[in-house]
Amino acid sequence: MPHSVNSPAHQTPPQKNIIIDTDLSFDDYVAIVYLLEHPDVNVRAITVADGVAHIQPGLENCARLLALAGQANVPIGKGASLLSNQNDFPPFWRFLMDYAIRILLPKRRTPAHYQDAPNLIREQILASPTPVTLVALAPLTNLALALQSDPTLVNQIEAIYISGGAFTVPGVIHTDIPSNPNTVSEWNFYTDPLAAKVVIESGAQIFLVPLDATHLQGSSPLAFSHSAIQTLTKAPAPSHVWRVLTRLLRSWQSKMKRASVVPVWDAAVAALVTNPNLGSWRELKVSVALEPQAKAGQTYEDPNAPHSIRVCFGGDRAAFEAAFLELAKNNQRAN
Ligand SMILES: [Ca+2]
Repeated sequence: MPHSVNSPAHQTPPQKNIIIDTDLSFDDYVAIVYLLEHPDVNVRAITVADGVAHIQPGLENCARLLALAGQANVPIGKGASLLSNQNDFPPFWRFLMDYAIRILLPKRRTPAHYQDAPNLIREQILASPTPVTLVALAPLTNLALALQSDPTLVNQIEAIYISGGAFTVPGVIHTDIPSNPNTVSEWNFYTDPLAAKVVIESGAQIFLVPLDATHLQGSSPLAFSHSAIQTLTKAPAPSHVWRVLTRLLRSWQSKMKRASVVPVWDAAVAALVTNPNLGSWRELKVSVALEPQAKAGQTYEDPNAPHSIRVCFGGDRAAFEAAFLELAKNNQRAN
């Protein structure tokens, strides 16, 4: 893994061992590239969840991305079927994320067989020399199954960062699909509410990053200003995968011209993993609603919940943008 050439060795923090669970939507790619390129992070494995991209095309896309990043040795896990199995991301999004981004990723020889994701998570947690940080950017099925298979795993987990939930801002399901009556939930938790509940109640140290911290309605969302995307995409790319990141951001920005800032949900989670101080956190006891459908996946404060978790309600947008800009600059110097 690259280290910043400007940091004296004694100031280099130990690398965080992480496992990423992803559903390969466009913001997942931005998050994954950020984490793969970050000098403070060692990605031990990536597991593919049944989310925006379907599992099989998601596996292929993930293998191609890792090969382009020069990290084809990172093991990839094949996700399990949703525990709740009644809600789904919109089919058109799924088709787009199965195949649209793949054109940016050169074809490579990809594994014929993938290990089962919950098993891979468990193995990698147990094999890691230091407690692992899990980065959950998708419905929480794989994490829930791993934790259920061995409840003692939480003792070897440093933290779980989760992209999901909504507290003080409206949900997005009804907004994205007007015929759906659910006005309170976020997609990852709506798609597999049971899995979300299992992970939130696991007793692991949870850092939950809901729509309050990442979406337009939040009071200080960790999103990109239009000018930050301009700066990021005009700078010479430090690597092939960084070019993928900037192309995705440019394309997304063109669709979000009218928005005051450009949301990049899972990318905010990635930046918080490397620097939790970017966010404003509150410690809360939280539950996840399983039913009725109009509330499935809703997150709410619940004094009877078994454990407190940390919830991010916004953060320092300039520092968030600077985290991406600094990474691009430092990697250029290092290469
Ligand atoms: Ca995602």
